[in-house]
Amino acid sequence: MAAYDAKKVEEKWQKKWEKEGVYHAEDFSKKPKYYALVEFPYPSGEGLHTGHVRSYTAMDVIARKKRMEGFNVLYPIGWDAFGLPTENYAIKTGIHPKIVTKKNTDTFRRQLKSLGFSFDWEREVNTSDPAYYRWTQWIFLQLYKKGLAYKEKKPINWCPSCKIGLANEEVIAGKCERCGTVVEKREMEQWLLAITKYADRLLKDLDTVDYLEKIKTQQVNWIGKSEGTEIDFAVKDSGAGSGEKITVFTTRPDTLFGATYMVLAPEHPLVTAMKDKISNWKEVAEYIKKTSGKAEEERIAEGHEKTGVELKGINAVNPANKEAIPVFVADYVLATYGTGAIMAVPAHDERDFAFAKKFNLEIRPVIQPVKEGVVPEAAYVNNGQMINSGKFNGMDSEKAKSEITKFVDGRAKTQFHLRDWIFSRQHYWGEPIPILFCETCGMVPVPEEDLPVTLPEIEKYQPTDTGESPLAAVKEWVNVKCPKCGGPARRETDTMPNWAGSSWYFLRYADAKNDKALADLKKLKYWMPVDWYNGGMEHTTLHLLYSRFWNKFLYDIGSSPVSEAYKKRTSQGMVLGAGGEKMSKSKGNVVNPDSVVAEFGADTLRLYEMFMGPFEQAIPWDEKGILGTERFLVRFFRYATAWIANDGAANADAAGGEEDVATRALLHRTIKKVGEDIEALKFNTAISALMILLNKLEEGGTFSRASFEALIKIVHPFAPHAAQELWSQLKHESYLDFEPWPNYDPALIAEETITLILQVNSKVRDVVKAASSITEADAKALALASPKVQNALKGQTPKKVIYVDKKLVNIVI
Ligand code: ANZ
Ligand code: ZN
Repeated sequence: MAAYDAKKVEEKWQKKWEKEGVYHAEDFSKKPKYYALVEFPYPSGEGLHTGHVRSYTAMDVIARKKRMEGFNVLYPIGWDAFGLPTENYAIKTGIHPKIVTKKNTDTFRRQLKSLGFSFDWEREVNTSDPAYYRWTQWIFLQLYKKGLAYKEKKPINWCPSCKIGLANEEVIAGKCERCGTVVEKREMEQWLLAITKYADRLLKDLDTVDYLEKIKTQQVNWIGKSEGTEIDFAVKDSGAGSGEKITVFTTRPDTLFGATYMVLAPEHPLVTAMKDKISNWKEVAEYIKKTSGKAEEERIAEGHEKTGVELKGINAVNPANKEAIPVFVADYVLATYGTGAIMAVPAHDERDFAFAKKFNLEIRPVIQPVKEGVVPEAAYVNNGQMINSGKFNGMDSEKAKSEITKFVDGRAKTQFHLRDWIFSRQHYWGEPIPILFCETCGMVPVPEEDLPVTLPEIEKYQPTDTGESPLAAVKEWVNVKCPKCGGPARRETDTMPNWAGSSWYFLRYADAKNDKALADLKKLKYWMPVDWYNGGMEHTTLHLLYSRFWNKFLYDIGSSPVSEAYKKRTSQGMVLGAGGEKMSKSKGNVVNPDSVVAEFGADTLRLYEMFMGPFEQAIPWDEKGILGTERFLVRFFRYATAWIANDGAANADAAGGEEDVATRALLHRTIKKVGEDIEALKFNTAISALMILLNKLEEGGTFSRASFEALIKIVHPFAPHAAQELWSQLKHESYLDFEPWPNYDPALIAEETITLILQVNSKVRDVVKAASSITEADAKALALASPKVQNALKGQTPKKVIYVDKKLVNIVI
């Protein structure tokens, strides 16, 4: 009886898999294709973490099962290799990011291979490889040519510590996502991608994909479609009519009669345009200056103290009732949304309410059930019946929306919260943006045949204090000839954000070595779309949206065959440190997969991470848990090798072909459960079903060869090394991945038995087995017939018998 030597077994099979190219996905195979995708890692200096292992094991289980079901599976991996940590490391040590990246990817590759993931290593990609980023730059040029990449002076979010411009989504509660420093505003020329042109399609096409509901909701909310109305308010000053008007965007035109003041964003162009009419201009100008550095997130944060200044000397006319109302500048209104101006309805909008309270402005209810004449204590934000609204009184407020819009010549308008994507970074370690600036021709795209524009070798990676990229200092690289006129030109020195390479990598995997196109369209047609994409929840807003956008654009220009990149998207929960906190170096609670593999083996780590808890939940690391799964694997191996050695009664074939029926039935229920649970990402319950089956097998009984082989097959996706070793010990030459996934016998499933708990006055007295088809009356009769229950009843007649379907009978006396 061989003990289980994980190290030896795992190395043996990993070598064979690699040597024989077992997991190489074949283009154009006659088999149906299945494309399983995980988020490729950023090759950090820390190496692989337990979170990667959870995600990659899950998809490896899926990939292996799909192969067994006859699919030609593509399960690729690569490196999302551009990014700040590597650059920061280069700044500190002077080691070139390329060298750091090479070292880190070597470590990651070794670690991933040690875990037995069935990746097709021939398709490995690296976003920082010029052969790859050539195509990232090519995509940029196509966006540029279609007018979807443009340069604009923008107040951008600026992190004074990282010295980098941040996209809105990289600012969390007013702070830099990376370092936590409070973000400032800075005017800078920036490249933007017009993702807003795709907003409608990015929203609508969510109906065609199978994403977890919470992921869809994130996409919907980030796009933030809002249907409203634009309404014009005339401006009146102390002199004659000024002719100016303020246009607002509102989702509540029904509340127009309750608009008692207006607000312009401090950056609204009308404010400076009306400078001469504003009698307190000095005060206003000061306020504008004071608020200009604030991040948007901070300005609109709930509970943010409302500030503002009235524009003295002017009024606006409410077009519904012709009343003159005051106009303010206040930073709770953003210049970048809607029209940058609002009509304020304090009775029915919370922020307006807070502002009106502070500035003592009229709060006029126009929708019931707010009581007329009573000053409300909070804004009433729901629908109701119109009051204080002239001829609309008594009308339902929902209906009044369109009626009042018509009454004041309002225009229906759709707004999106989604902004264009700020696409330039002032850093070294990213894809150079392939644009030139010529003194005569202006902006000139680098000719496609000159791609890639490679990064020059430099000495200093430090960003400059002016905010310019370190590339700006490399004169030999910056100064070039204009390809159009031959005159002097200079290169764009900004690089792309680290989102760029990951926005299309799933396409590259279809044809990773192509040097004529980002990927061959025929190959893309075969492999795309991705059938199942799993990754972290932290990437289900931006990365998902950006990559869907790029794919849609590439679809429009004929470079991708599908308009949605991913058919299905799921996410795993985080693996936390043992104390339930996030794993981090500073807390000293990081578990290194290497040491777990060295001590327990890859199969145990795989099993443990699948068994640790429901896949979508965050779960703390538990040393006891890993010991438990190790014990399971050792026991499984011991049972199996004993069976193979024909050791005793375990082998039904040797015992005369008779198989223990109950064991057989349990096996078939387990086949069904494991198969269904894998598809539903319920790996933990699949493994517990395997554990229950093993318990039963260890109790004795006989098991035929066919049944035994089926067991090995359903263990295989989770513990591929151990399963393959046993398979070969059964004298099979084949790889389990290409053995058919076992079928279960429905007749055997039907015989399922359940366990009934029998209680008297809620105290457990007995536990009995019954057919799963048992009726309520039979279950109650069964309970009353139990000797243990009778003993507890002591002859008393029950007052009540409670039945919980297929679980429990409680007799109340
Ligand atoms: C009057 C009103 C009355 C509003 C009421 C709401 C409730 P969403 O759904 O996000 O599109 N708004 C418009 N532009 C704004 C800006 N640039 N900065 C800050 N707030 C702005 O929200 C639309 C509502 O947000 C608009 O409808 C406007 O306030 C405000 F009882 O207009 B409402
Ligand atoms: Zn030129």
